[in-house]
Amino acid sequence: MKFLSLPKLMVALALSLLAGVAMAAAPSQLVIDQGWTFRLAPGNAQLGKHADAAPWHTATVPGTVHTDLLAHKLIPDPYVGAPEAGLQWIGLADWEYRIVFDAPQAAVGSARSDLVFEGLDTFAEVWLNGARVLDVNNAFRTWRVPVQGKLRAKGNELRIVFRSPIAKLLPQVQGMPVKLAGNYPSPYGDEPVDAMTGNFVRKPGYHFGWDWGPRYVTAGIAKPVVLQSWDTVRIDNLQLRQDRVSAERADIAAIASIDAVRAGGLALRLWQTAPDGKRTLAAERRVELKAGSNRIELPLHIDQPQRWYPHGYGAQPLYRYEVQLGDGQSAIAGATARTGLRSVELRREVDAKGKSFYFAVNGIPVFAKGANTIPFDMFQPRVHKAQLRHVLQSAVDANMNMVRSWGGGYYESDDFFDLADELGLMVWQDFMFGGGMQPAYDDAFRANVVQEARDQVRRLRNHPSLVLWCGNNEEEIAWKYWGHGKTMKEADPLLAERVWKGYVQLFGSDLRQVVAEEGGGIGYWASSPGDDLAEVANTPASGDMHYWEVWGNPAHPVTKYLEITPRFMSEYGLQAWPVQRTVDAFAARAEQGMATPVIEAHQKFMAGKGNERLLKYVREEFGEPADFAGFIYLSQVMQAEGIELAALHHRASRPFTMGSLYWQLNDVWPGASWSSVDWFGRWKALQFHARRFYAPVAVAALRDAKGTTTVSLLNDRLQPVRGELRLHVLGLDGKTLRDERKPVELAPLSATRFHDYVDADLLGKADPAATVAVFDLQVEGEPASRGAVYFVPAKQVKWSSAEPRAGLRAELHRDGAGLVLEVTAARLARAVWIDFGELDAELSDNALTLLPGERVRLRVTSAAAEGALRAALHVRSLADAVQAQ
Ligand code: BMA
Repeated sequence: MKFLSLPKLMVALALSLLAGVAMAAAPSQLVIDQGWTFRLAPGNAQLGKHADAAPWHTATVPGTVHTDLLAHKLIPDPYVGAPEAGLQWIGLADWEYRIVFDAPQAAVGSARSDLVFEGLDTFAEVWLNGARVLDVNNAFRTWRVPVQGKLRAKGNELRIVFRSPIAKLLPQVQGMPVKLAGNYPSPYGDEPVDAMTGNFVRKPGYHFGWDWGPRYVTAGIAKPVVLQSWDTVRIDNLQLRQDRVSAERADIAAIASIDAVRAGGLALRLWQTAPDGKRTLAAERRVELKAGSNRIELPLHIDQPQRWYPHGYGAQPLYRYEVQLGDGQSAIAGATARTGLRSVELRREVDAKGKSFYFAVNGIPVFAKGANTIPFDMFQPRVHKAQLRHVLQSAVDANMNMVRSWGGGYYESDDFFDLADELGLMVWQDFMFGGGMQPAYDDAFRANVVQEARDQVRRLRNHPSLVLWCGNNEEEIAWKYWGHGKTMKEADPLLAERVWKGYVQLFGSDLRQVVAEEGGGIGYWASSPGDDLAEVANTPASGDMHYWEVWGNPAHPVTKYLEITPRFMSEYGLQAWPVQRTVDAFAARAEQGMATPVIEAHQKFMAGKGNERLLKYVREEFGEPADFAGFIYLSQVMQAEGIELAALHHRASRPFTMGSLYWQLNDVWPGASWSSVDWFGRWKALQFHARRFYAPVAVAALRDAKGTTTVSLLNDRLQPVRGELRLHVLGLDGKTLRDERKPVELAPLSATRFHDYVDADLLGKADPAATVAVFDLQVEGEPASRGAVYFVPAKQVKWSSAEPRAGLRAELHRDGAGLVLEVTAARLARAVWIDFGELDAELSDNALTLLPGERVRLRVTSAAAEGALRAALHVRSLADAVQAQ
C-alpha cells in the first residue's frame, strides 16, 4: 500500500507545502494495491471442476482473474499453444477479491472519505466492512463511494464479488424473441451462438473474441482503488480549455471543479510552467465556495504561444498548470494538468463531389498518415508504459502522425495519451462500440453510457493529441448494408424501429452532447466509417471510409485499391504472420504448419481458416510457399507491398483524399493479424515499408491492373522542395535500358501527378519478366525515395538461377559507432529480409530492395555477441522464396 502525494489530478499537495497546517486539513490518498487475495466465489457451479481455485490466493491489483490464475500456475499461459477452449470456464465463474487494510488517521478522522474505483471489470458488488456499498455495471466508468463513518483505524475489509457477465445476461438475451446482432460467436460452447451477451455489457468487446484475438472473458479490479480523504475541499478536475489559439495569442480557460465540505472563502492561485520551464503565477484570486460542487473558471491568455504540432509539422511544447487552494498562509488542496496549445478543426467543406473530411491543425491541412490501434493485451492491466512507448515510437519512426484507437477495446490509457502528446501523434478516439448492435433503446443502458462518456471525455480532454471523438466502429454500415437492419426489420419491424431510434439517440445526440459539453471543442463523428449520420455511409464522396473488398469479400487483388479514392481512408488492411521468432514463442516447430491446430488457434480470421485467404494473396503474386517459414516471409512481403500501394495511392490523391490509416498497427497477442508491429514489438516488413511510404517527401509509382503506371510526387512539407527524379529501366542483371533525370519542384502540402506510363512506354522491347522500372526521387535534406515497378507477378519473373539467386552478400563488422551490416546485391534483390534466427537484434532498415550492384550499410543493435550474430545471420530475398517452390 502506498501513499500518493502528487498524482496528476484531484490530488493532495506535497506535505512540504503544508508547513503549519494540521495533517487532517490536507487531502490524503491511500492507494489500496498491496495485500489483495482472490478465489472462485463460494457456491459457484465451476467449483466442481476447479476446486484448486477455491482457496484464497494472492492477487495483483490492478489486474485480472486470468493473470492472477496464471501467476499461481492454476492455468496454462493463455498465449501459448491452443489452451483457449479449456479456459472458457473462467468467464462463466464468479470471482471474489478481498483485502484487509488499515485506514490512515487522516482518513478515519476526515470530514469526507471516498473510496474511488477507477475501473472494475464488470458486474461487481462491493462490500466494505460487511455492508454492500456499491453495485457496478460498467467497466469504463469511475466509481466514487462516500465511506466516512464506515472506516475504522485497523482491519477494514473490502470485498468485491465479480459476477460472470455471460451468466448474468444470458437469461435476458435468451428471452428476446429476436436478437440483436453480435460480433464473433464463441466456438467453445460457453455461450450459445444465437444469444451473444457481449453487446449488452459495458465491457471491452474484444474480451469476447475478435478476428485478431482470442476469447478470454476476464474479470477483475482493472484500475487502481484509492481511498481519498479531505476536510475542507477537494479539486475534482482541472480542465484546460482552449478557446482560441493562434500564432499571436492563445486564449484558454483553466476550469477547476471543486468539491467543498462547507461554504467559505479561500485563496486560489494558478501557476503556469511554460515549455522552457519558466514558472509564473498566472492567476490569483479569492473564491467564495458554496458547500458541494463548485466550478471556477479562470480566463488566461498567452502572447506568442509555443504551439503544439503533429509530428512532421513542428515541435510538441507542453504547458503545465498547477492550481492551489489555500487559506491565505498555506495550501489546502491542489491539482496539476498539462496541455499543448493548438487549434484543431475537422473540416467538412462542400464541393462538387460531396463533403471533405480532414483535420487542420493550427490552420494547416494535415494529411493524416497512420494506422489503427487495437488493445495492447488481452489483459489491459499488464500493459506497461515501455510497451506503449515502443509501439508509438515505432509509429512516429515510420513517419505516422495519427492513430485511431478503435472502438472494440478500451479507452486508451493516460500513459498512451501522454506519449502521444509528447510524440506528436494525433489520436482519433472511438467510443467503445465495436460492431453489432447494443440495446440503446433502453434508457438505463443509455444513461450508463452517457456517464461513461463523461468520465472518459473529462479524463482525456486536456491532451493536445486528442483530435476526434467517434461514436462507434462500423455499426451504422452493419445496420444499413450488412443486413443487420434488414434481417431485424423482417423478423420484428417494431423492434427494428426501436433499435435504430436508440442508435440515433445515442450516437446522433447523447454522445455528441457529452463531447460538446465536456470535450473542450473537439469534434464528434457519429460512426466510422460514415458521413455523420447522413443517409449514405462509407462513400468515397463524403466522410471517412473503410475499404475491405481487398482482403475481405470478394477479396479483390490489391490493385483494386487504386480504383478507390476516398476522402479519408480510416481502415484497409492485409494480414501477415509475425516473424519466425514470434511464432516460435507460442508454437513448437513441430506444431507449425499451414493448418495445424496451434497455428489455426492463432489465426482468428474466418474462425481459424484465415490462412486460406492469406495464401490466396500470396499465391497470386508469389506462388506456393515452400514451407511455413517461407509462408511467413511471403505473407509479410505481400502485406507490405499491398498496403504500400494503397497508402501511396491515398497520398497521391491529395487534396481529395486527406488521410490513410491502415488496419492495424499493433497486436493483442502473438498471432496472425493485420498488424505491422507484433505483440513483442517486432516489426513486420510493413512497418519498414511504412517508414518509406509515409516519408514526408516521396515518389509514388503505382502500376494498375491494366498496366498503367501513374507517377506522383508527394510533399507534406510546409515549404516547396526541389530535387531530381530519375527514371531508370534496367534488366534484373543490371543492364541499363533507359536512364533519364529531370529536375522537379514540389509545392508545399501537395501531391503532383508527374506522368502516366503504359507498360510499352517504360519497357520498349524489353522482356517484361526480366525488367524493372525504378523511379528515384532525390531532394536535398530528405531521405531518397524509390518506387520500383514490376511488369509481371513475382512468380513469373525470370529470376537468375545462379547461386545465391540475387547474388546477395552480407558482412557484419564493427566500426567506431557499433555493429554494421553491409549488404550487396549482384542482381536485383527484391524484398531482402535479414534476421538473426533466435537472437533479437534491431536493424536500422530491413525489407529492402537492392538494385544490381547496390550496397547498403545497416546499423545492428543487439545484446548478443558479434560472433553469435554472425553465425545466426540469415539473408533472403524474393528470388530464393519464389524459386524454392
Ligand atoms: C474492421 C475492424 C475490426 C476488424 C478488422 C479486420 O472491420 O473494424 O472490427 O478486426 O476489420 O477484419
